[in-house]
Amino acid sequence: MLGTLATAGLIGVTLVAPAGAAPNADDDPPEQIINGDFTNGSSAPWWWTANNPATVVDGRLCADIPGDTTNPWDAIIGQSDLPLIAGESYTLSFTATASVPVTITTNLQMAVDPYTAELSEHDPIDATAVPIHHTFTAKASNTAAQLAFQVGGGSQPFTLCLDDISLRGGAEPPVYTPDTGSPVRVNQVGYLPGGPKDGTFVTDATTSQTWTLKDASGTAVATGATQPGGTDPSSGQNVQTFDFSSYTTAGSGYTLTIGDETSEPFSIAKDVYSSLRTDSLAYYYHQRSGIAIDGSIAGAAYARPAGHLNIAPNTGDNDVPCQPGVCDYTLDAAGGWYDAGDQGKYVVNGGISVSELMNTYERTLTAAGANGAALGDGKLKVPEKGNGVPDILDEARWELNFLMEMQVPDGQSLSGMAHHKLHDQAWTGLPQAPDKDAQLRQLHAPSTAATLNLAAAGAQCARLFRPYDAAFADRCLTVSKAAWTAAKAHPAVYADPNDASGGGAYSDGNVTDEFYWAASELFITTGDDTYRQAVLTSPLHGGSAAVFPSDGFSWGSTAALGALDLAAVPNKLTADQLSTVRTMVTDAADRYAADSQAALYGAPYAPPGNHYVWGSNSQVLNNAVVLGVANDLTGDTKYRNAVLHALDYILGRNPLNQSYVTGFGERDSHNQHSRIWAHQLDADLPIPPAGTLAGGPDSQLEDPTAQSKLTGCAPAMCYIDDIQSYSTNESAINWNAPLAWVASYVDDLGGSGSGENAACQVTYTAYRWGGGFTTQVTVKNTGTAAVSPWELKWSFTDNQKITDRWQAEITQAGQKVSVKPAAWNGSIAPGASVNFGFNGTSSGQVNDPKTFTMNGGTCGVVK
Ligand code: 9MR
Ligand code: 9MR
Repeated sequence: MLGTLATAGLIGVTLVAPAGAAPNADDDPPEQIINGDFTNGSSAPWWWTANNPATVVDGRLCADIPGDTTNPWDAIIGQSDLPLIAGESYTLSFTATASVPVTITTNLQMAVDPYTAELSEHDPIDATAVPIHHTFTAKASNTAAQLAFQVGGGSQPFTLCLDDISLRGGAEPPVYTPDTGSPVRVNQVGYLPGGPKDGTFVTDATTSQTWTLKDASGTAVATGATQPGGTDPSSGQNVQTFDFSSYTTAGSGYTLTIGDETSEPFSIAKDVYSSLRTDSLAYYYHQRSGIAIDGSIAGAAYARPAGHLNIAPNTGDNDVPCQPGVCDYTLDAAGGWYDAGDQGKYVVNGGISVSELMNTYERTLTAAGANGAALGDGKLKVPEKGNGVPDILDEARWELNFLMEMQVPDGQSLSGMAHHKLHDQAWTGLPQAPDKDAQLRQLHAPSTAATLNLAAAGAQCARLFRPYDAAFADRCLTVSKAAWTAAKAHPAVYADPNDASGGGAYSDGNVTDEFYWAASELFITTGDDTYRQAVLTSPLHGGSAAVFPSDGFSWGSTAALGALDLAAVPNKLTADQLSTVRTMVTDAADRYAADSQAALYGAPYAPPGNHYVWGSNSQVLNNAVVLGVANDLTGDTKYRNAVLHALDYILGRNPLNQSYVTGFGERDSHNQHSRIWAHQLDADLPIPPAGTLAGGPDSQLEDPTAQSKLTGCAPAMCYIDDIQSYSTNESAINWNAPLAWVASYVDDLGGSGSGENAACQVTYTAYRWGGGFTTQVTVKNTGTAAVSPWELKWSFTDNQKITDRWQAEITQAGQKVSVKPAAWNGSIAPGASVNFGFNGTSSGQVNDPKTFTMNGGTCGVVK
């Protein structure tokens, strides 16, 4: 049905069946209902009242209607946004069954007061589905009428099922054409003063045009020529590109004009991405389950009671049973983050999400110029401020605890494995406040993929939490090792791809990549040879294309997470082994940088066959993460530029002129599919909080709204900012994570967040094990003049003894250490950094040195 409708919509025919003739299918008047036959298992965009949640059962939409309501309208199933044209005739058809004979009211009416009805019929229904037809002529035109099956007011509860719902008549539903605004496309947030500044111009012109950059007062400040680019394959648009990188003066309210067309305004500033860094991370607090969201932290509109804590009508998550036949214990799996617009909690997907958050933090320990202070205690929207732990780790811990709770307990047959997921038994409708969700929550069977997500995240947890909470770090490592052992014992237990009612499937039939990731993290943390061998003997090791696919790593393709950390985080790989891994990363980054350079909108994303996948924005951003790590490893600005171009694409330089991040840019996504922030369905509810990323174009059209509105779309334009389009416009924890990583990286490039006043800033990162440690130190010149030569000094407070060293002359006398440059790094330019490192031995509990001086002056320390 949807296919026929969409085709008719595209060719724009308007047909009315001749009176008295039996219309053949092609002559049927246009269909106005979306998803009236429920064939693909989805109930969207149908809605219902909270007392009668509906689900698709065997291709029909069914709901249990309570017996305790008064009025017909106390229980409704409906569809909104139906266009009616005055004077046109319409036929409404449907079948319905009821487990108890009842009479239901069917209204086609205004959706708002005074709810004037064009059609109001009362039909008796019973257990037999009989087609019902009603014909009427619309008295008034309405662009958004409502079909409402009013089924309340009965004295007995009953089960209602609806199917084959059709409203035929009127005009072809208008072909959806996106409002793409100005053809001059820029990053609507802005650009770093020292970064590349590029944009795209949609035009029929094939010859170069003149662009003019204007400041906020409208004064031209720079001008240049566009570069004709031809047809952009992702949009089918003829485009030109322009480059105003040479203009570096900070300011806000800039616009770029070409002929009569002017871009959205944007800024040029060092701190242009500072709030993106904090807001993209705040998303996780908003997604927390099992804790009341505090309006004084999240913003008053976002305050809500704790969800899923076994307080009625919630049934979970403090003692969650398994699906029948899966287990006979319950688990306390409260806490964690809701996955997305749904309120499921999935170990596959939780793992990659929390790891990318931990990577955002860990980068500040290992990359020169990365600013840990911006993620530190007191800096983010978390309730754990002031506990001495970096806020980003506090947020990660909320999810890590949940992941560990999903482990099968000792004494059970699959002990050590992780349950794949936990979620509602059936899909709830939208909106749905978490604390009001009455669905049964259930654990689904363990899977190898989930177990390895737990092993990987747990190992990373162990090393990052070690300085802050050794007991928690120990617990993470114990859980991680047990998970690894269990995965080795059960290496091919896959989640059912069809297990998708009430929650997503997240099934993955190939876990070679999860093994590689988990082995990498365990090796970095422990240095144990078992894990080294698992890394080195993996069929993925050494190759770049399988680990870093052109369309990006993802929840189902996680080897990249292992390779990136092996390449960036100090570990015990030999120099040759390390060089192999770093080449895997830089080869991938070379490919992504080339894709970005070739793309007329600049995104480092070239999916095979131009198939933009579900969540494509996160694929663009995951590729940007790889590019950022490559830039950290090599300093090559081509990688940095490609990261910034990826962000330009996300923030407005794209075929739809859409900023995909709520609260950022003039034309931002703000109707993402969410049961909590369902403002589009209920004006009393908020829009998503600032910093929420939309999934983005999905050229497969995987939901009814996308199918009805977007059929025929060019790949990068298969997106609609509609709450019902969950395949193009949801938010998700694994999608905001690379946004946070990239935002943090680009904010560091701007250098805005460095909160230190000293002329030098030291990042001291020690990884310790039994009798030793390895340490990486970065010294940054935060002053305005070069420092040459330099000497850095500190005193150990414990028994550390340096045994070998690299990239500097390091001498130790007792507890005193002096570091002088190697031959090549004797001068540190303003803003530049030098790195060096050393290994050593120690015994018992040791602490990092806290005070560092350079040439006699005390440096700031990045914690
Ligand atoms: O809301 C769900 C969304 O979070 C998921 O991404 C999507 C795919 O798993 O499924 C959801 O959408 C459901 C919708 O809300 C209600 N009808 C059934 C849909 C799943 O087919
Ligand atoms: O991100 C997932 C995407 O790769 C899949 O194609 C899609 C359908 O299975 O599911 C996506 O994940 C959704 C999950 O199943 C349920 N919660 C919301 C997730 C984002 O839409």
